[in-house]
Amino acid sequence: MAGEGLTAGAVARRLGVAVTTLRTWHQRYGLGPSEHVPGHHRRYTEQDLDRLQVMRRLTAQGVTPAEAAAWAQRTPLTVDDVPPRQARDGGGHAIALGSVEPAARGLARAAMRLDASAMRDILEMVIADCGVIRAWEEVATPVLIGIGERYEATKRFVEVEHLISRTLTEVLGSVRRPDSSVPPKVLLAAADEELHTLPLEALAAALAEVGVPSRLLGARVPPTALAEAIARTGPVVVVLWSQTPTSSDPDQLGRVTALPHPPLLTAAAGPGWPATLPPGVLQLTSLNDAVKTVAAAVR
Ligand code: B12
Repeated sequence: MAGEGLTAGAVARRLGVAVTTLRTWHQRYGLGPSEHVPGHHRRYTEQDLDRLQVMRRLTAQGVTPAEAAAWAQRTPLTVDDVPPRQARDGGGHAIALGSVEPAARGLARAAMRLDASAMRDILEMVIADCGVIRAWEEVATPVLIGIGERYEATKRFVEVEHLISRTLTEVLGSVRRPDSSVPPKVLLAAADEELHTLPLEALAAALAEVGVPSRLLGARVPPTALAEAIARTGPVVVVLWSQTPTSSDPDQLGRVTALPHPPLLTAAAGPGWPATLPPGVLQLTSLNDAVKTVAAAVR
């Protein structure tokens, strides 16, 4: 690219971040394109790209964007020169995580700071680098479980739980969906009184990544509404999520398999379902397992 510079779109693709993220880093932290080509938008040079790479890696590790930008401004330093960050940002409010990916620690710290834009940056980068399944299983899940345990022990941090949930919904929802000319054959719904939907949102995004479109009804779907949706859309696969035993009645699954035109595959997902399910219902155990099983059923 000598002498030509890179456009924002090209830099975004190289880094695996959204163009809007680049724009934010430019506006807030001055990490913009420095090459001026008369009559054109400014272009990114190799040195700009090096800076942005430092920014990207550090924010993915949980360093605050402002601090990461300060390091990035000091290039030709590279990421490997930056000492690992030891300080806790939670101000004593850290979430116990055990042994997890650095990005999960970063996400937990950003969640405790109520820093939605840092959470978004971390999640978008992990999805771009490693895909939805790894981002969900290795980064989001340990943090969500940690937040749940923290809530159970203290009855605090509901605001943290809500903000990370909202951010996950946004990020998972922004994963590119397959071409709309392909009609969805997969119906995803939460059980009757179930408010927990994030695992289904992760499933919809992970299926989209492998080219499988789905229809996600969301939280608290009563049996009659589910039967209506099945009758009207004729799905090949129905996945019903239950997070807690109180939110779900296994009869709801039995009612799906007993429909006049039941789906080829009726699956129960989530820890809320009992070990014994109605005949003909398959239990899905992980996001990875769900993506493989559902994708195989529709192909
Ligand atoms: C985010 C969250 C919420 C959000 C949900 C937002 C949303 N849009 O989904 C909100 C704020 C709405 C919420 C509400 C409530 N919540 Co809540 N919530 C959570 C939290 C933190 C994460 C939920 C989640 O997404 N879990 C999914 C993954 C991260 O966790 P997991 O299910 O354990 O994962 C395992 C498997 O399910 C599997 N898996 C993971 N992902 C996937 C995906 C697929 C497709 C498959 C097949 C498998 C799979 O792998 C994991 C390892 O085995 C959990 C903590 C937790 N441990 O889950 C509490 C938690 C589930 N909530 C809890 C409670 C008590 C509630 C409320 C009753 C609180 C209240 N007093 O109002 C209400 C429930 C209302 C209702 N009727 O549903 C308790 C449930 C306790 C219990 N066993 O009954 C938990 C466990 C927190 C706790 N430790 O106390 N919650």
